[in-house]
Amino acid sequence: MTTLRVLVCCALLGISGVGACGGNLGANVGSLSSPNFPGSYPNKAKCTWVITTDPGTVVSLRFLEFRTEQCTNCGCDALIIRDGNSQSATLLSKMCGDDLPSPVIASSNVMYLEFFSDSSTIYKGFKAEWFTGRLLQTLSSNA
Ligand SMILES: [Ca+2]
Repeated sequence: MTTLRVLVCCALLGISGVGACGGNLGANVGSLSSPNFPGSYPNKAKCTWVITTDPGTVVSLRFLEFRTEQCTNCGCDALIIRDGNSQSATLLSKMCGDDLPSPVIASSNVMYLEFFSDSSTIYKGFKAEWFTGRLLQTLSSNA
């Protein structure tokens, strides 16, 4: 029951925008970060975001800061990025540790992100900004 209450809590926070843990992001440009950033994210965090930009564009995400606990296969705390609108979409990247990740570009105008942390050891987390990458996509397909 406790788990259920936490999920309900976070879903409501995401919808209202307060707490900035997950949600549906519908702009062509914006930024997102882990909970409490630039403070440390909490233990047992779980946030999901879906970024949707204009049809015909692709979502491009670049990282400004990144720092999480690092474990084998990023099994402790990590950010997962998928090429679509759900957790079943194709995996683009699973990242953890303290290296600033390379930009991630979706194949369409929808990108799914999930951030999670385990029950101990917290860090600053991440901040990233997204924009529409139609120009980049055009250039790379002509190359
Ligand atoms: Ca942790």
